[in-house]
Formats: sequence, structure tokens, C-alpha cells
Amino acid sequence: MLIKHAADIRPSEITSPELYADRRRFLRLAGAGTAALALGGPTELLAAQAGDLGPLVKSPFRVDEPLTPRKDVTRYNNFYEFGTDKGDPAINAHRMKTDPWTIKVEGLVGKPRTFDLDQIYKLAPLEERIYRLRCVEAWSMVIPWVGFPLSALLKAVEPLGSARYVEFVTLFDPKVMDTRPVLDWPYKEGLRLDEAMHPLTLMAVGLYGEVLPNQNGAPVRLVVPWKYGFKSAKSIVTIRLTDKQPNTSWNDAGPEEYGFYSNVNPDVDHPRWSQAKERRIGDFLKRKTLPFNGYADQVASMYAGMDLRKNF
Ligand SMILES: Nc1nc2c(c(=O)[nH]1)N[C@H]1C(S)=C(S)[C@@H](COP(=O)(O)O)O[C@H]1N2
Ligand SMILES: [Mo]
Repeated sequence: MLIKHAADIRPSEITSPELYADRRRFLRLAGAGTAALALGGPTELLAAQAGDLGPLVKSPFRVDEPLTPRKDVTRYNNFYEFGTDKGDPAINAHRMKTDPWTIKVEGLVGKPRTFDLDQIYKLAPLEERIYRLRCVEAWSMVIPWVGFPLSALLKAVEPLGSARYVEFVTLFDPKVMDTRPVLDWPYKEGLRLDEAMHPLTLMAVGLYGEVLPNQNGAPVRLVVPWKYGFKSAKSIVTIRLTDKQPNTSWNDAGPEEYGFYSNVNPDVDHPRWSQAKERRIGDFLKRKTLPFNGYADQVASMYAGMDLRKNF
């Protein structure tokens, strides 16, 4: 077994600054960003510190709710490639090497291209966006992400008229990941092209003003805030535009339980449990889940005329 266990690892290794040393650009944001968020004025301070990344744009996509503490955002994770317990990714994901990194964008595009990290960071000004993340397991968090709209990346490769879906393939490295067949690896996800182009759909490269910790999907992961968390694929290596609805790992594993759309919907239960309520991490009582995770005004029109019980 190659995966390190909690006992083999010094606590300092988990949060060690060395882990971030090669992510030079974000280093300056660390610490100061977190403090600024606590004081409630993050954007200006982050912008002042963003250095060669350019200014951090103040985003209209903000949720006016208390942030989930950073320690919960980074220690209570789903990243099955690093173990299936919520605490496993924080212990194991440091084994993944995230620099150098490339994302290949291919398929039905006019200009297929492989982006390296520097090119990825330069696609669009970085924005800080405070988004809810709602897991199908009925917990949720409010997270200050840093990222850019996926549409910026897609526009750069010029989608063809025949492109209707976008497939996301994530890293699978058996040298550092858990190879037990929990899912059909590599982890795969998909969106309809209009969903992928929607301004809410984010490619996140950071959170809490810092470079994305590995357990949260470094160096680049999706955040699709109106869908269940599993749509937000982590550590993406390939993006493929297609004319057919792509297979997704969770849909392949349980088509009755995990639909392609997976829009947050309190009226459509998971076959084994209710989706009507959620527990915000840190809260004791559950709260009612909102349709589209509270983003209905922005996204519901994309599903006009569709039966969302069938297309769950
Ligand atoms: N590659 C990969 N991406 C993934 C997962 C995973 O297991 N592997 N889990 C998903 C699930 S179920 C959720 S809820 C979110 C969790 O994101 P977080 O750990 O940053 O909160 O990541 C999603 N992306
Ligand atoms: Mo999830």
C-alpha cells in the first residue's frame, strides 16, 4: 500500500509551507488573505497582493452568509482517489505533484490546445467568489473560492457549432492515489455546453486567498455551485468538447442515484436518503435546501421545459 497513513505522517507535514513553495504566485496571498477575510474586506487586500497574477476582481457572485472555517473546508473533503473518509484527502493528497501541470482541451474545437499553469492563470483575471458547495450527502459549506470563469478557457479554444457537451477528466496517478476500484478511474464528469459557459461556472485555483490545497483539487478544479458537489471535478487534466452526453463516474457507478444533471433539488430525493435538508458544516440544526442551491434566479431558465424529476 503506497498511501501514507495518518500515523506515518508528522502533523507539520500536512500544513508545511514547503508544500506550497513551488506555487510561487500565490504564496504572497497566504495568511494575509485569510486575515482579511476574517475582517470582512478581502477583495481589496487580495488585489493589492496578487502581484504578477494581476488584480483580483471583485465578483458579483458572492453569498452573504458566514464562511465555513478554513480548517473545515480543507480537512473535511471528498476526494476518493485519496481515500473515502472525509479526513483522508487532507492526510494523503500532498503526495500529488501539481506543478508542472497541464490541461489538454480537445474534441470539437477550432483550436485544440494544451495549457500549462502559467497560461491557465493568465486566461482571465482571478476573482474571489463566495459560493455554497452542497454535497449529495446532505452537508454544505460556504467557501471563498479564487478562480476564473470556465467560459474564458472554452472561448480560447473556439468551440465548434457541433459541440454540445463538455467532458472533464481528472488526474489518475496510481503511484500516489488509492487504486481500489471505488469508482471507474479516472474520475470523469460532464456538463452541457450552456452550463459550462454559464458565468457561475468557475475554474477554481485557490480558496481563502491561498493556492488551492491538494485535497481541494489543486491545481485546477471545477466549481458548479447549483449542482451537487460531485459535479465539481478536482485536479482536471483533460477537457473534451463532444456532441454526445459524456459518461460520468458517478452516473456509471449508480445511474438510479446520480443523474447527469444533478442540479440541487430538494424535491427529488436520493433513492437512499432525503435531499430536502442539509447540514451546514459547523451548524447543529439542519436547514432547508434551496432549489438549485439558491442559484435558481441565475440558472433555472437553462432547464425551462425539462422534467427535472426525469432529468435529475
Ligand atoms: N477527482 C475528484 N473530484 C471530486 C471528488 C472526487 O472524489 N474525486 N469528489 C466530489 C465530491 S462528492 C464533492 S462533494 C466535492 C468536494 O469538494 P471539497 O472537498 O473541496 O469540499 O468534490 C468533488 N470532486
Ligand atoms: Mo459530494
